[in-house]
Amino acid sequence: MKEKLEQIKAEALKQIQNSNALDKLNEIRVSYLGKKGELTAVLKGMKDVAAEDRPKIGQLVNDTRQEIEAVLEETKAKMERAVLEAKMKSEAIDVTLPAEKNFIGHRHPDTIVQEEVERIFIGMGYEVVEGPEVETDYYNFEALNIPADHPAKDEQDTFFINGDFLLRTQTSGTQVHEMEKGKLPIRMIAPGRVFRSDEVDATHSPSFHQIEGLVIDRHITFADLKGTLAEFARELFGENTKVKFRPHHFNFTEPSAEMDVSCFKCGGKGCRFCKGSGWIEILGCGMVHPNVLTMSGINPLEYSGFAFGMGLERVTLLKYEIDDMRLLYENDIRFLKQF
Ligand code: 2U9
Repeated sequence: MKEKLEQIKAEALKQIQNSNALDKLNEIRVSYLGKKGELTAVLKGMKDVAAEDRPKIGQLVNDTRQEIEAVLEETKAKMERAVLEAKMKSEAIDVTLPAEKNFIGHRHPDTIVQEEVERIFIGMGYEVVEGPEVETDYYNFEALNIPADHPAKDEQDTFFINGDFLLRTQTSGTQVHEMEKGKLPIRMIAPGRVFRSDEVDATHSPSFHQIEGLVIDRHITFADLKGTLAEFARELFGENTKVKFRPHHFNFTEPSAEMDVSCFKCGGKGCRFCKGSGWIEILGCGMVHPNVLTMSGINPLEYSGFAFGMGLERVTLLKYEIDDMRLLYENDIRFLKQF
């Protein structure tokens, strides 16, 4: 019996020594010490051993069991340590390597131009006011004297959300909200994102930005409009910039005009940039329509005002001589870094 136990032990230790994985160790444990294992079989055979020999043999079986268990434990601990060490080695961080640089990007040319326009108007005493991008039909159209059958309200141009709600096609609603507050005078600009159902090309995008402005006070005339916008143009495009106004039509202003600036590339002589005319169209403007004032609770006999609006991307493209609007939406850092 003793030899049998020695043989089992020797065989078990050999298998343990040759094992190279934790799973394998477990298999060995089961095959020797488990319920159907070899040592357990020896214990079960004790009934055939003479009664006086049983304690001795029992002791021998236990000693063998303990020895095998001890070697199993020790080998298991060694394997676990080796696995951990390999993991630590593979995940080691070399703290002497230079750190990755923080990437901080660049201000977008639209942002640069918007902030410049805001700076100019803040300098003239204007407030910068933001409004909601989702508006109701009333704030986007009706309050601006745009009737229900106007083509601009067509599905082709406006993204309707549901029922009364839509994505604003102009920032004018922001001024209407301000007029409704009933605090006069008003001197404000409303920059922000607007939406129109347009196909993307070099000069169009379904989402772009506008900067609109509104002044309402007693005795405001077209002369105030001209003086203010001429000063704005000089600050934005240089002190020699000239302006001219061409009659136009908007529902929300009467009279209405478009303002051109003298070409800042050729000084007005005519070049490729201004298509030979010497002038570049920059914004629309006019005296606020009396209907618009009345609808927002302002008496047009007591107050008058002027308003203007420009497309931010258009100004950015002109100012930086960029020939395709899509470049402004790609956000390629190599492009943005140039401004
Ligand atoms: C109120 C009253 C009047 C805002 C104005 C324009 C003229 C204009 C266009 C320029 C290019 C829109 O981005 S664009 O397509 N805008 O020409 N906008 S007057 O007039 C207002 C606004 C609010 C209460």
